[in-house]
Amino acid sequence: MIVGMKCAPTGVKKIGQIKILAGLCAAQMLAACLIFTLTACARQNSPDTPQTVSSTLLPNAMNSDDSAPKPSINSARAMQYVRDVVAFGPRPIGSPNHKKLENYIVSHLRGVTVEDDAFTAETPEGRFPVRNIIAKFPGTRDGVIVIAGHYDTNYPLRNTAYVGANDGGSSTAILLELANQFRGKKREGYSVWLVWTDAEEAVKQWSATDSLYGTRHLAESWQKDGTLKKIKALLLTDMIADADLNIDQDMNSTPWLEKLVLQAATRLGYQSHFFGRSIPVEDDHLPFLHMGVPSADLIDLDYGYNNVFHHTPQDTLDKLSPKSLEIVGAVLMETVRLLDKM
Ligand code: 1BN
Ligand code: ZN
Repeated sequence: MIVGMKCAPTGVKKIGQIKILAGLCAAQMLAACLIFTLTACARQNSPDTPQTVSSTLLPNAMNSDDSAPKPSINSARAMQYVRDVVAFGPRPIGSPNHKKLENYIVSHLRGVTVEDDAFTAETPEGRFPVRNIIAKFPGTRDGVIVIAGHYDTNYPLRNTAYVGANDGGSSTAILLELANQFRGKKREGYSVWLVWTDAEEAVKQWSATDSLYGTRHLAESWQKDGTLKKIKALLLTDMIADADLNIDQDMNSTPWLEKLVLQAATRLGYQSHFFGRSIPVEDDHLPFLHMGVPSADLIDLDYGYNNVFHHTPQDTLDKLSPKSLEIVGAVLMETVRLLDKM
Protein backbone atom coordinates (compact mmCIF):
# COMPACT_ATOMS: atom_id res chain seq x y z
CA MET A 1 0.00 0.00 0.00
CA ILE A 2 1.17 3.48 -0.77
CA VAL A 3 0.77 5.59 2.35
CA GLY A 4 0.20 9.29 1.61
CA MET A 5 3.15 11.55 2.43
CA LYS A 6 1.11 14.71 2.83
CA CYS A 7 0.76 15.85 6.41
CA ALA A 8 -1.35 18.98 6.08
CA PRO A 9 -2.76 19.99 9.46
CA THR A 10 -6.51 19.60 9.63
CA GLY A 11 -9.54 20.05 11.88
CA VAL A 12 -10.14 21.64 15.24
CA LYS A 13 -6.47 21.58 16.18
CA LYS A 14 -5.72 23.88 13.23
CA ILE A 15 -7.93 26.64 14.62
CA GLY A 16 -6.11 26.61 17.95
CA GLN A 17 -2.75 26.54 16.17
CA ILE A 18 -3.57 29.57 13.98
CA LYS A 19 -4.51 31.57 17.08
CA ILE A 20 -1.14 30.83 18.63
CA LEU A 21 0.71 31.64 15.42
CA ALA A 22 -0.86 35.11 15.14
CA GLY A 23 1.58 36.69 17.60
CA LEU A 24 4.85 35.26 16.19
CA CYS A 25 7.60 36.78 14.00
CA ALA A 26 8.53 35.21 10.62
CA ALA A 27 11.42 33.08 11.94
CA GLN A 28 9.34 31.91 14.86
CA MET A 29 6.51 31.23 12.43
CA LEU A 30 8.80 29.04 10.32
CA ALA A 31 10.00 27.09 13.35
CA ALA A 32 6.47 26.78 14.67
CA CYS A 33 5.26 25.57 11.25
CA LEU A 34 8.00 22.93 11.15
CA ILE A 35 7.14 21.72 14.64
CA PHE A 36 3.46 21.71 13.75
CA THR A 37 4.07 19.76 10.55
CA LEU A 38 6.17 17.19 12.37
CA THR A 39 3.61 16.73 15.13
CA ALA A 40 0.81 16.50 12.55
CA CYS A 41 2.79 13.80 10.73
CA ALA A 42 3.43 11.95 13.97
CA ARG A 43 -0.25 12.19 14.87
CA GLN A 44 -1.29 10.91 11.46
CA ASN A 45 1.02 7.92 11.74
CA SER A 46 0.25 7.22 15.37
CA PRO A 47 -1.58 4.00 16.26
CA ASP A 48 -4.78 5.78 17.27
CA THR A 49 -5.32 7.59 14.00
CA PRO A 50 -6.71 5.31 11.28
CA GLN A 51 -6.32 6.89 7.85
CA THR A 52 -7.74 5.13 4.87
CA VAL A 53 -10.77 3.49 6.41
CA SER A 54 -14.47 3.93 6.08
CA SER A 55 -15.70 6.09 8.95
CA THR A 56 -18.23 3.40 9.87
CA LEU A 57 -15.31 1.18 10.84
CA LEU A 58 -13.40 3.68 12.93
CA PRO A 59 -12.61 2.08 16.28
CA ASN A 60 -14.19 3.31 19.48
CA ALA A 61 -12.04 5.26 21.89
CA MET A 62 -8.76 3.40 22.16
CA ASN A 63 -9.25 2.76 25.82
CA SER A 64 -8.16 -0.88 25.85
CA ASP A 65 -5.55 -1.44 28.51
CA ASP A 66 -2.38 -0.35 26.84
CA SER A 67 -0.27 -2.24 29.35
CA ALA A 68 -1.25 -5.59 27.83
CA PRO A 69 1.74 -7.14 26.06
CA LYS A 70 1.63 -6.73 22.30
CA PRO A 71 1.62 -10.04 20.47
CA SER A 72 4.37 -10.91 18.07
CA ILE A 73 4.85 -14.02 16.01
CA ASN A 74 7.92 -15.73 14.61
CA SER A 75 7.72 -14.40 11.06
CA ALA A 76 10.89 -16.17 9.89
CA ARG A 77 9.42 -19.51 10.97
CA ALA A 78 6.07 -18.63 9.35
CA MET A 79 7.86 -17.80 6.10
CA GLN A 80 9.73 -21.10 6.26
CA TYR A 81 6.36 -22.86 6.48
CA VAL A 82 5.32 -21.11 3.25
CA ARG A 83 8.54 -22.31 1.57
CA ASP A 84 7.97 -25.88 2.78
CA VAL A 85 4.38 -25.85 1.56
CA VAL A 86 5.30 -24.43 -1.85
CA ALA A 87 8.03 -27.07 -2.18
CA PHE A 88 5.30 -29.74 -2.41
CA GLY A 89 4.27 -28.18 -5.74
CA PRO A 90 0.64 -27.75 -6.85
CA ARG A 91 -1.74 -29.05 -4.16
CA PRO A 92 -5.18 -29.41 -5.76
CA ILE A 93 -7.76 -31.66 -4.11
CA GLY A 94 -7.30 -35.33 -4.92
CA SER A 95 -3.56 -34.99 -5.69
CA PRO A 96 -0.64 -36.81 -4.00
CA ASN A 97 0.85 -33.39 -3.13
CA HIS A 98 -2.37 -32.47 -1.33
CA LYS A 99 -2.08 -35.66 0.73
CA LYS A 100 1.57 -34.84 1.54
CA LEU A 101 0.51 -31.42 2.77
CA GLU A 102 -2.23 -32.91 4.98
CA ASN A 103 0.44 -35.09 6.60
CA TYR A 104 2.80 -32.11 6.93
CA ILE A 105 0.14 -30.03 8.72
CA VAL A 106 -0.79 -32.82 11.12
CA SER A 107 2.88 -33.61 11.80
CA HIS A 108 3.32 -30.02 13.05
CA LEU A 109 0.48 -30.39 15.55
CA ARG A 110 1.99 -32.97 17.91
CA GLY A 111 0.67 -32.58 21.44
CA VAL A 112 -2.41 -30.70 20.20
CA THR A 113 -5.96 -32.08 20.02
CA VAL A 114 -6.59 -32.53 16.29
CA GLU A 115 -9.89 -33.48 14.70
CA ASP A 116 -10.88 -34.04 11.09
CA ASP A 117 -14.02 -33.20 9.21
CA ALA A 118 -13.55 -35.60 6.28
CA PHE A 119 -16.03 -36.46 3.54
CA THR A 120 -16.33 -37.04 -0.19
CA ALA A 121 -17.28 -34.02 -2.29
CA GLU A 122 -19.33 -34.36 -5.47
CA THR A 123 -17.96 -31.84 -7.97
CA PRO A 124 -18.31 -31.13 -11.70
CA GLU A 125 -14.96 -32.97 -12.08
CA GLY A 126 -16.05 -36.02 -10.09
CA ARG A 127 -15.79 -37.20 -6.48
CA PHE A 128 -12.89 -36.07 -4.28
CA PRO A 129 -11.83 -36.76 -0.69
CA VAL A 130 -11.97 -33.52 1.33
CA ARG A 131 -10.50 -33.04 4.81
CA ASN A 132 -10.82 -30.01 7.06
CA ILE A 133 -8.20 -30.23 9.82
CA ILE A 134 -9.12 -28.73 13.20
CA ALA A 135 -6.65 -28.02 16.03
CA LYS A 136 -8.28 -27.22 19.37
CA PHE A 137 -6.80 -25.04 22.13
CA PRO A 138 -9.19 -25.12 25.09
CA GLY A 139 -9.90 -21.96 27.06
CA THR A 140 -11.44 -21.18 30.42
CA ARG A 141 -14.47 -19.34 28.95
CA ASP A 142 -17.49 -20.98 27.40
CA GLY A 143 -17.36 -20.30 23.67
CA VAL A 144 -15.06 -20.71 20.70
CA ILE A 145 -13.09 -18.40 18.41
CA VAL A 146 -12.32 -20.00 15.05
CA ILE A 147 -9.35 -18.91 12.94
CA ALA A 148 -9.41 -20.51 9.50
CA GLY A 149 -7.66 -20.57 6.13
CA HIS A 150 -7.55 -22.92 3.16
CA TYR A 151 -4.67 -25.22 2.20
CA ASP A 152 -5.78 -26.56 -1.19
CA THR A 153 -4.60 -24.86 -4.38
CA ASN A 154 -6.42 -23.89 -7.55
CA TYR A 155 -7.68 -27.01 -9.36
CA PRO A 156 -7.93 -25.76 -12.98
CA LEU A 157 -4.23 -24.78 -12.85
CA ARG A 158 -3.18 -28.21 -11.52
CA ASN A 159 -1.11 -29.11 -14.57
CA THR A 160 0.79 -25.81 -14.72
CA ALA A 161 3.65 -24.40 -12.65
CA TYR A 162 1.10 -22.89 -10.27
CA VAL A 163 2.16 -23.29 -6.60
CA GLY A 164 -0.18 -20.87 -4.78
CA ALA A 165 2.50 -19.33 -2.53
CA ASN A 166 0.09 -16.64 -1.36
CA ASP A 167 -3.23 -18.32 -2.25
CA GLY A 168 -3.15 -21.45 -0.11
CA GLY A 169 0.47 -21.22 1.09
CA SER A 170 0.22 -18.13 3.28
CA SER A 171 -2.98 -19.20 5.06
CA THR A 172 -1.58 -22.67 5.77
CA ALA A 173 1.61 -21.14 7.17
CA ILE A 174 0.06 -18.50 9.41
CA LEU A 175 -2.16 -21.11 11.04
CA LEU A 176 0.86 -23.34 11.70
CA GLU A 177 2.64 -20.41 13.35
CA LEU A 178 -0.46 -19.53 15.39
CA ALA A 179 -0.52 -23.14 16.58
CA ASN A 180 3.02 -22.59 17.90
CA GLN A 181 1.83 -19.47 19.73
CA PHE A 182 -1.16 -21.17 21.38
CA ARG A 183 0.48 -24.53 22.07
CA GLY A 184 1.29 -25.35 25.71
CA LYS A 185 -0.11 -22.08 27.13
CA LYS A 186 -3.10 -21.82 29.42
CA ARG A 187 -5.83 -19.90 27.60
CA GLU A 188 -7.62 -17.45 29.89
CA GLY A 189 -10.47 -16.82 27.49
CA TYR A 190 -12.49 -18.54 24.80
CA SER A 191 -11.26 -21.76 23.26
CA VAL A 192 -9.41 -21.15 19.99
CA TRP A 193 -9.83 -23.59 17.12
CA LEU A 194 -7.53 -23.35 14.13
CA VAL A 195 -9.07 -24.78 10.97
CA TRP A 196 -7.12 -25.65 7.82
CA THR A 197 -10.02 -25.66 5.40
CA ASP A 198 -10.00 -27.81 2.28
CA ALA A 199 -11.51 -27.55 -1.20
CA GLU A 200 -12.09 -23.82 -1.05
CA GLU A 201 -11.23 -23.54 -4.72
CA ALA A 202 -13.64 -24.15 -7.60
CA VAL A 203 -12.85 -27.17 -9.78
CA LYS A 204 -14.31 -25.61 -12.95
CA GLN A 205 -15.85 -22.17 -12.50
CA TRP A 206 -16.49 -20.37 -9.21
CA SER A 207 -20.18 -20.55 -8.25
CA ALA A 208 -22.27 -21.20 -5.15
CA THR A 209 -22.11 -24.95 -5.84
CA ASP A 210 -18.57 -25.10 -7.29
CA SER A 211 -16.50 -23.60 -4.43
CA LEU A 212 -16.16 -23.73 -0.64
CA TYR A 213 -16.77 -27.50 -0.51
CA GLY A 214 -14.96 -27.92 2.80
CA THR A 215 -16.52 -25.06 4.72
CA ARG A 216 -20.01 -25.71 3.39
CA HIS A 217 -19.71 -29.21 4.87
CA LEU A 218 -18.11 -28.04 8.12
CA ALA A 219 -20.71 -25.33 8.78
CA GLU A 220 -23.49 -27.87 8.21
CA SER A 221 -21.84 -30.46 10.50
CA TRP A 222 -21.39 -27.86 13.22
CA GLN A 223 -24.99 -26.72 12.84
CA LYS A 224 -26.24 -30.30 13.17
CA ASP A 225 -24.21 -31.12 16.28
CA GLY A 226 -24.85 -27.78 18.03
CA THR A 227 -21.25 -26.54 17.80
CA LEU A 228 -22.19 -23.50 15.72
CA LYS A 229 -24.02 -21.89 18.65
CA LYS A 230 -20.77 -21.86 20.65
CA ILE A 231 -18.78 -19.94 18.03
CA LYS A 232 -18.36 -16.30 19.06
CA ALA A 233 -16.41 -15.26 15.95
CA LEU A 234 -14.72 -16.69 12.88
CA LEU A 235 -11.61 -14.99 11.51
CA LEU A 236 -10.64 -16.11 8.02
CA THR A 237 -7.22 -15.55 6.45
CA ASP A 238 -6.55 -15.77 2.72
CA MET A 239 -3.73 -14.35 0.59
CA ILE A 240 -2.12 -12.52 3.50
CA ALA A 241 1.59 -12.54 2.65
CA ASP A 242 1.87 -10.11 -0.29
CA ALA A 243 4.88 -7.86 0.39
CA ASP A 244 2.60 -4.95 -0.52
CA LEU A 245 -0.02 -5.81 2.08
CA ASN A 246 -3.49 -4.27 1.63
CA ILE A 247 -6.14 -6.19 3.52
CA ASP A 248 -9.48 -5.35 1.93
CA GLN A 249 -12.57 -4.42 3.88
CA ASP A 250 -14.96 -7.16 2.89
CA MET A 251 -18.51 -5.89 2.58
CA ASN A 252 -19.88 -9.38 3.31
CA SER A 253 -18.09 -9.64 6.66
CA THR A 254 -19.64 -8.75 10.03
CA PRO A 255 -19.11 -5.00 10.67
CA TRP A 256 -18.52 -5.18 14.45
CA LEU A 257 -15.91 -7.89 13.99
CA GLU A 258 -14.10 -5.94 11.27
CA LYS A 259 -14.18 -2.95 13.59
CA LEU A 260 -12.50 -5.06 16.26
CA VAL A 261 -9.88 -6.24 13.76
CA LEU A 262 -9.17 -2.62 12.89
CA GLN A 263 -8.94 -1.75 16.57
CA ALA A 264 -6.38 -4.55 16.97
CA ALA A 265 -4.43 -3.39 13.90
CA THR A 266 -4.49 0.19 15.16
CA ARG A 267 -3.17 -0.75 18.60
CA LEU A 268 -0.23 -2.46 16.91
CA GLY A 269 0.40 0.46 14.51
CA TYR A 270 -0.53 -1.62 11.46
CA GLN A 271 -3.73 0.18 10.47
CA SER A 272 -2.35 1.50 7.18
CA HIS A 273 -2.42 -2.09 5.87
CA PHE A 274 -6.11 -2.53 6.61
CA PHE A 275 -9.32 -1.65 4.85
CA GLY A 276 -8.11 0.95 2.34
CA ARG A 277 -10.67 -0.43 -0.12
CA SER A 278 -14.14 -1.93 0.36
CA ILE A 279 -15.22 -4.85 -1.81
CA PRO A 280 -17.58 -7.81 -1.39
CA VAL A 281 -15.65 -11.08 -1.11
CA GLU A 282 -16.88 -14.64 -1.54
CA ASP A 283 -14.70 -16.92 0.52
CA ASP A 284 -14.72 -19.64 3.19
CA HIS A 285 -16.50 -17.40 5.72
CA LEU A 286 -19.74 -17.35 3.71
CA PRO A 287 -21.20 -20.69 4.86
CA PHE A 288 -20.72 -19.59 8.49
CA LEU A 289 -22.04 -16.08 7.90
CA HIS A 290 -25.15 -17.56 6.28
CA MET A 291 -25.72 -19.55 9.48
CA GLY A 292 -25.38 -16.50 11.70
CA VAL A 293 -21.75 -16.80 12.84
CA PRO A 294 -20.02 -13.38 13.11
CA SER A 295 -17.21 -13.66 10.57
CA ALA A 296 -14.48 -11.52 9.04
CA ASP A 297 -12.34 -12.32 6.01
CA LEU A 298 -8.81 -10.93 6.09
CA ILE A 299 -7.87 -11.11 2.43
CA ASP A 300 -5.68 -9.03 0.12
CA LEU A 301 -7.17 -9.13 -3.36
CA ASP A 302 -4.77 -6.50 -4.61
CA TYR A 303 -2.02 -9.02 -5.33
CA GLY A 304 0.13 -7.34 -7.97
CA TYR A 305 -1.21 -4.45 -10.01
CA ASN A 306 -4.92 -5.10 -10.50
CA ASN A 307 -4.54 -8.48 -8.75
CA VAL A 308 -2.64 -9.90 -11.74
CA PHE A 309 -0.81 -12.57 -9.71
CA HIS A 310 -4.00 -14.09 -8.32
CA HIS A 311 -4.74 -17.56 -9.79
CA THR A 312 -1.75 -17.43 -12.12
CA PRO A 313 1.64 -19.20 -12.05
CA GLN A 314 3.00 -15.79 -10.94
CA ASP A 315 1.78 -16.52 -7.41
CA THR A 316 5.29 -17.33 -6.19
CA LEU A 317 7.46 -16.87 -3.09
CA ASP A 318 9.34 -13.84 -4.41
CA LYS A 319 6.16 -11.71 -4.12
CA LEU A 320 5.82 -12.41 -0.40
CA SER A 321 7.23 -10.91 2.79
CA PRO A 322 7.59 -12.35 6.30
CA LYS A 323 6.61 -8.90 7.61
CA SER A 324 3.13 -9.33 6.10
CA LEU A 325 2.76 -12.68 7.87
CA GLU A 326 3.89 -10.99 11.09
CA ILE A 327 1.36 -8.17 10.67
CA VAL A 328 -1.60 -10.45 10.05
CA GLY A 329 -0.52 -12.99 12.69
CA ALA A 330 -0.14 -10.33 15.36
CA VAL A 331 -3.45 -8.66 14.43
CA LEU A 332 -5.22 -12.03 14.69
CA MET A 333 -3.70 -12.65 18.15
CA GLU A 334 -4.65 -9.15 19.28
CA THR A 335 -8.20 -9.58 17.94
CA VAL A 336 -8.49 -12.79 19.96
CA ARG A 337 -7.38 -10.84 23.05
CA LEU A 338 -10.04 -8.19 22.42
CA LEU A 339 -12.71 -10.86 21.85
CA ASP A 340 -11.73 -12.51 25.12
CA LYS A 341 -12.46 -9.22 26.94
CA MET A 342 -15.95 -8.79 25.40
C1 1BN B 1 -9.69 -16.54 -2.70
C2 1BN B 1 -8.60 -17.26 -2.94
N1 1BN B 1 -10.68 -17.04 -3.42
C3 1BN B 1 -10.19 -18.06 -4.14
N2 1BN B 1 -8.92 -18.21 -3.83
C4 1BN B 1 -12.02 -16.55 -3.47
C5 1BN B 1 -12.13 -15.58 -4.59
C6 1BN B 1 -12.34 -16.05 -5.88
C7 1BN B 1 -12.02 -14.23 -4.34
C8 1BN B 1 -12.44 -15.14 -6.92
C9 1BN B 1 -12.14 -13.34 -5.39
C10 1BN B 1 -12.33 -13.79 -6.67
ZN1 ZN C 1 -7.64 -19.19 -4.91
